[in-house]
Amino acid sequence: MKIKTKVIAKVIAKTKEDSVKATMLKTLGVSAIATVAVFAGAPAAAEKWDMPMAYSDSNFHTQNGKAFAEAVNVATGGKLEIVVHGGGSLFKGNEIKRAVQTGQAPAGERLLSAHQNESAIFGVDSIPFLATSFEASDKLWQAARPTIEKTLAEQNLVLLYAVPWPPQGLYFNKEVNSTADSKGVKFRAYNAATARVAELMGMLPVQIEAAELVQALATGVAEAFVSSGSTGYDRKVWEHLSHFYEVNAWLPRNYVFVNQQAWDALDADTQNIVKGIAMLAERAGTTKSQQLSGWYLTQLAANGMKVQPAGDQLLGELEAIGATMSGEWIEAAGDEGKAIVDAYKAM
Ligand code: PCA
Repeated sequence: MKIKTKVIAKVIAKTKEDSVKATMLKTLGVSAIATVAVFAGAPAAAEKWDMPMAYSDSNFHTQNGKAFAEAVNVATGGKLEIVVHGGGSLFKGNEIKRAVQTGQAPAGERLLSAHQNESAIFGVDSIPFLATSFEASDKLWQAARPTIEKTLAEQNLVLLYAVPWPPQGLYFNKEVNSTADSKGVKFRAYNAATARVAELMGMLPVQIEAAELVQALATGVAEAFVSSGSTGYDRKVWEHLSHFYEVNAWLPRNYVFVNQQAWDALDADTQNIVKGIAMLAERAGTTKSQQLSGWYLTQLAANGMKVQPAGDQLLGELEAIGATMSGEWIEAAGDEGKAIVDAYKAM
């Protein structure tokens, strides 16, 4: 397996055929991303890219970003060195996209749906109940990717890869069986869609980055939120909250992107290596997300939280909210949005 992986990794770095790459990537496991690092190119003048990321160093997205950076560093023989800055330490989550657009940072990672206010297209992965499993999320991404890529290109950005968070559920500090129970609750939102869910549930949304989540819960600025088991685990929210309701409402993505001028400054070989490793990183990160998905929930429970599927009444109400929001999204995203949803549904 080792030899096979090495050979495949070498070919990936060279190939320009996306379909060939995709097939090869499917034959690789998660660990393969680091294996690419075996193929050092000739040493050359070094380019250094700082890559700000919003989520904590221990988070699987950040870990995956670091593996991506390491593989690029070694595969290019140090020609391109990418340095990851996790936890919003270089730029805060809501500053990262602008920083990369303007060239203050050459590359970065951000929650894609955080830009939904700029363009509805970016919110395609946060429509409640449109794509609720990893498999569905892969298909939706396949349908949406060309449009997202084009929209980013118009904003001076090159898309590298995107990885889904585990499915989203609801965190509360009390038992909640219906929207009547959640009325008036202060709710931490991470994008426009989560704020809208809160509104439709009669709650009071407030936008807060994951990096500031714990403080918001500790000070009572927020009493509930929607997220994956991953963020609940990373932020040890059992210290403040008691209930997690599995809803599997959607799987939002983080994406990694590059400033267009920084990208153009790379030679074609280096660009190909980066694109090849980015494809590996997308697959490896997605596999990791899926593998950890259930484990995170066991950790919430092990730390005292009541982890359970949302009850029928709550789920029914959430599904109605999802239907409302799907309609709103299609209206906002127009023909382009409708084409993505139609293509996804036909898969
Ligand atoms: N965690 C991120 C976004 C989605 C998720 O699962 C957060 O809560 O900020």
